[in-house]
Amino acid sequence: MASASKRKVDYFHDPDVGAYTYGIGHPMKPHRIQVAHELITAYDMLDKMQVLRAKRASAEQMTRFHTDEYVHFLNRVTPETAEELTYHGTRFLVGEDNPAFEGLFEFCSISAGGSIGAAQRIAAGSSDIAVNWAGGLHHAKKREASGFCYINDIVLGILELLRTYPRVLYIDIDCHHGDGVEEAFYTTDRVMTCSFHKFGEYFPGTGTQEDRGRGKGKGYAVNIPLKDGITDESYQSVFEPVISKILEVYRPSAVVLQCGADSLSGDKLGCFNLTMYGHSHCVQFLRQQNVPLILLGGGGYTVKNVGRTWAYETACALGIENEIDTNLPWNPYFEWFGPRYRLEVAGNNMDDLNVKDGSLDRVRINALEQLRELNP
Ligand code: ZLM
Ligand code: CA
Ligand code: ZN
Repeated sequence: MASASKRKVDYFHDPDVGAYTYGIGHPMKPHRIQVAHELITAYDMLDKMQVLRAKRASAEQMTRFHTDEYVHFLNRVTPETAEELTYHGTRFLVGEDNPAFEGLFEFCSISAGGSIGAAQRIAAGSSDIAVNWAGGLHHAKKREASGFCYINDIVLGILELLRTYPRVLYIDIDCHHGDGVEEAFYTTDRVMTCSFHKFGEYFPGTGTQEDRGRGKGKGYAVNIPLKDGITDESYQSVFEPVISKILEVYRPSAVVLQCGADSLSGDKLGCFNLTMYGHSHCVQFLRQQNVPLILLGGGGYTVKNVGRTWAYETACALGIENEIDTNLPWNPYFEWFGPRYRLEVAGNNMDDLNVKDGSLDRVRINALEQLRELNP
């Protein structure tokens, strides 16, 4: 298939998802998914793809990865009972990162339902690219919430793909390390995980290049630790060769791309300097590979830029990005997008610490070395 040719795209969206809130002042805002959706709508993309409202994931589906006790807890907890509800004397939800907000379990069901649904549609051959911007919550662990994530929709989606496919590649361009997904598949060669992330005095603190998997999974976890200020050019100079090499040696049957938007320039929690184009290039690059693809959300804390980027990446999935007018069309949030009212996320003049000390070259060489050792 030529790169310009069309793909069947499934777009999972639940009209309720934007109404959930983690609480006043919390950086994670589900509303950004609704903002992206309004731009996608305003750009007339809905009639170019299959728009699906996923079946919400059941507690039982969640226990394919999480423990019964943990899922049961999430299903019962309310803002009022969070303090008392314990499991073996330890609280599941600790601290401000993971509050017990109103509708928490429903929110998790929507996020996970979309990623499981995306995996089912891909595995059935019903679509070429499936999109779930409510997914991508990569920090959630088997029995623990972490970093704004409660249920790991990504792991659940990959487990669904593994029912059909022998090998799945997971790529994570969120500014944070994709630790929950890496941990879930750390000892298997049926899933290769590859996370690009800020490393060094940054949450969650894992993801060095020495962490490569264990047992049968040895070599199948790839980590690309980065420093502040990485630009489009620098990012591409490591993303393309590493992902190309993975595709060559691993030959995945499907790819799951976590498109965390906190790697964009100007993100409230991130520290990279990617423009919308640099971020979206990762989507374009994978679309060109003609491998079944799932696009998920993730982080992203400067709401307008998240909306812009995920809308543009939806256009990339459709292959219509060159027809997009970068002057924003009218939409319910139009006023927010001033003063320029454009579909853009510009870079800034911060230093790229990855090139200053040559660490980017070392990281690339190291990763390629790891991949060369994989095939005997
Ligand atoms: N404190 N409110 C990325 C997940 C990042 C752990 C330091 C909490 C925040 C942050 C929460 C107002 C993904 C840590 C932070 C303050 C212990 C993190 C609530 C501000 C606020 O103002 C805040 C009620 C909150 C949380 C900042 N937390 C910034 N960074 C990280 C988690 C998730 O993007 O990768 C995928 C969705 N947590 O650094 C602390 C160590 C808790
Ligand atoms: Ca990452
Ligand atoms: Zn993040």
